[in-house]
Amino acid sequence: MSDPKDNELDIAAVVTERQPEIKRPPMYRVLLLNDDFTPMDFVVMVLKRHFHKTSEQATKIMLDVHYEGAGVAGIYTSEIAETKVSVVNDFARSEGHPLMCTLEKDDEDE
Ligand code: TYC
Repeated sequence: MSDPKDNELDIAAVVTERQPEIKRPPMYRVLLLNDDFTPMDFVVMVLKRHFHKTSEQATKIMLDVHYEGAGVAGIYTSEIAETKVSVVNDFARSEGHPLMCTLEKDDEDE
């Protein structure tokens, strides 16, 4: 007959072994950059259409970008962030605007 304490030790070992599997993916901030030519209404429309912001949220972010030079449109995993950047830049260019969208690593997430 085995000691029941052996079994308790086995359970503890399994629980600690599983913990490293619970890991969130690295996240990226999608930024809009200011320029002197893109109309404010166009930037607000981009934030509503591509980043699912309300009119109020979109206007606030657009004005932050206008006065501060850059602002965060959204935070995503790398593949989604890269797709947002390319879709938004292609869309702005197709409408004749120089609006720049880019990404950076979200440091908060480390
Ligand atoms: N600065 C632009 C203007 O005065 C507006 C603008 C806001 C442009 C945000 C780009 O990402 C931007 N028309």
